[in-house]
Amino acid sequence: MMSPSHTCVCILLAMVAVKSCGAAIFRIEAESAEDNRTKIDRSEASNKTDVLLHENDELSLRFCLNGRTSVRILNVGYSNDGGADKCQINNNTTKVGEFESIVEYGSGTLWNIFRLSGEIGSDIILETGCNTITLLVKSADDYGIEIDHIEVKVNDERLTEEVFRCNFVNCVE
Ligand SMILES: [Ca+2]
Ligand SMILES: [Ca+2]
Repeated sequence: MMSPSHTCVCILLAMVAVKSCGAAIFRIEAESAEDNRTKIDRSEASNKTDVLLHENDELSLRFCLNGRTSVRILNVGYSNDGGADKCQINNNTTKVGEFESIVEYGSGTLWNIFRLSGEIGSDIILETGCNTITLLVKSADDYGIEIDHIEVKVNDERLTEEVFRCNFVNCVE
């Protein structure tokens, strides 16, 4: 039998665990960006579309938050066939982190095989309302890289898909 004080500690620990799990994961499709970039149909891409980027190209991805919240970039989904491409994620002018595409040569057959970057940087604190993160291709080979989506973890379990997609606000600057 557990003593009452032990039971109390257990309940407290359970509550802490639930609270720290209170995050929501969202996917932003690269092709939803308003930047005028080359969209490509790929059957294995999420939403069956991705965006072709070359060196110095930038993709701005917008989303909305209910309140000041920490956000983490969980993954960038991309494909590459050829030389390495180095991409940097920025929050305004601040660098969050970067990743490099794998180097593999398949004479064009690898563009429909999608890879995940893994986590990029650490938590960033973002403000209520409209937010924009950008993906900048810092260096690339001549063929570039195709970006499919970005997956983010928002530390707000009540955040709905509609709010995240800015359906209720006008974000025009
Ligand atoms: Ca490349
Ligand atoms: Ca996509």
